[in-house]
Amino acid sequence: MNRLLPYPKSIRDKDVPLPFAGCHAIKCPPGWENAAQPLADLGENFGGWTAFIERDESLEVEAYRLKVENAKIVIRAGSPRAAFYACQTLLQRWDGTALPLFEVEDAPGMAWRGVVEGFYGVPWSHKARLQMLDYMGQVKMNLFLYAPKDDPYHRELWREPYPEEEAARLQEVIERAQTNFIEFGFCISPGLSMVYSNPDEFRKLTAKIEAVQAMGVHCFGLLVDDIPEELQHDADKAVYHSLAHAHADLGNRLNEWLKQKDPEGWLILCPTFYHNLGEPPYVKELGEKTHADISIMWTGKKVVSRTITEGDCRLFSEAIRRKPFVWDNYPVNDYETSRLLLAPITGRDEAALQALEALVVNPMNQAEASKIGIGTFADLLWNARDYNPERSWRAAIRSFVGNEACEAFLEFCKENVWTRHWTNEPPAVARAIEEWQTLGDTDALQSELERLIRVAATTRLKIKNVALMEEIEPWLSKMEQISEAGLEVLEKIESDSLDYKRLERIIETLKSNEAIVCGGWIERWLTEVASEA
Ligand code: LTM
Repeated sequence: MNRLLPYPKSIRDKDVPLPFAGCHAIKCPPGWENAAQPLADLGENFGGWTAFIERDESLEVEAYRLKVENAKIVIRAGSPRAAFYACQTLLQRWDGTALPLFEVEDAPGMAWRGVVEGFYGVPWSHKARLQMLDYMGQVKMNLFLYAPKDDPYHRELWREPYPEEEAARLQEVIERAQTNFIEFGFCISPGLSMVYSNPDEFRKLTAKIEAVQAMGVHCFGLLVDDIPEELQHDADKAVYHSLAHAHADLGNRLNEWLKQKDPEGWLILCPTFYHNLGEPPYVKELGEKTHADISIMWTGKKVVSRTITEGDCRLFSEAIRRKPFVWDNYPVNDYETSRLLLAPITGRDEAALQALEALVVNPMNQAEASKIGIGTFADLLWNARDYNPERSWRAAIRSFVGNEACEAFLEFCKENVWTRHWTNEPPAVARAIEEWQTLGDTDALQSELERLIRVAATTRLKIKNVALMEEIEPWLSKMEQISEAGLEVLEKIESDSLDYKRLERIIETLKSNEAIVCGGWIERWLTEVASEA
């Protein structure tokens, strides 16, 4: 049960394995074969049951009922996507040899749940992006927004079509999203240079969008975040009285164009003032002038919001005259690349989530390591009532490092949380340093540093996820380096033989790896010791 991510709304477990039934068969409505594929794959490999998948019109679109009973599996689902989710729940209960007898009734709390690849810095690799889409399918997320700030064709070179090779890769990503029942949204950020009032510029924008539409995309994002806060071009100043006026007009024209070409078209607008409580005149004007079916993004009251409350949502919602579409800047680390943010999400409660249209997670440059933040978000957005960050943390870790490595990696994660996002408690080593400084207690600090070396060693030993290991290498080696340096200093102080010159050299060497672990407490302590020379 602890493996389930997201945790279902209702689950009854009989804790008895499904008896082997001799053959494997799946019956599903015509056209639902893709939804049943995860179960078909499991059956192909292990065999032994009959599954009946049926549409149930009485269920909401993403809701499903699942029953594993004697010799058969019955799934009733509101849509193919819901049937796919039921299969994912089954896969999560598969222990490698059997499925237990159990029943689930399930449906998401939040209609649109997903990821926005919207950070600065090196975009995810093609492989990492494809794997992320598979992961999102597993944890029942349904929206992926493509918006890497440093994909030149997304922002700087927004007018240029994608070269053939990039276009082919984009097509593959779109298809992988479809396989995982994920709505793919293509975002474009023209605001650094676009002359909004120029019809030629508008044609270039729609030409770019049209090419992606032809790849099977219905959802588009017009992003005007992180651009000058005033109109830049004389031609625009002559037509628009404000930036909001220009953005609303551009959004409305694009929306109209989109809807004419595709009745399923969905436009999402990220405004220039995206973090506030609805006070800026820009936000009010945008809300007033932008067509009601355009979604408007918001990051909460801050760029990186520690909490998003129902009250915050109400204020922004009143200003924009619709439910906010949250672009959540956790666990993104592009503004603090020396840290990994490996804590589960907290600070968004059920009432706040109910006041939103959607929530997408802006992750870290490290795709694999982001699965902790993303996985816990998936849990929260599906079932906020039962959300327990500690349980979710383990489930998310287990979901991509496996059961064996879960506890070891959790220990590493605990040393890679940023207190402002998780807990106000300093890391254990901080207390040990304080005890050493105030009481002269060497034992506690020594055993804490030895523990950190063990955490790094166990992580190296247990984690088989190669991509994850590559991503976390700087933090792992930093953990080893600072702990070893700390042990050496303790020993020398004890024997009254500390060589301050050597300590300074050690500190300099440590600086060549910018990774911060354990909140940077050990380096600060070493620097303090060195300053006493
Ligand atoms: O948050 C938004 C809407 N825009 C940018 C993101 O691209 C960036 O990743 C985050 C975090 O640095 N901050 C932003 O302002």
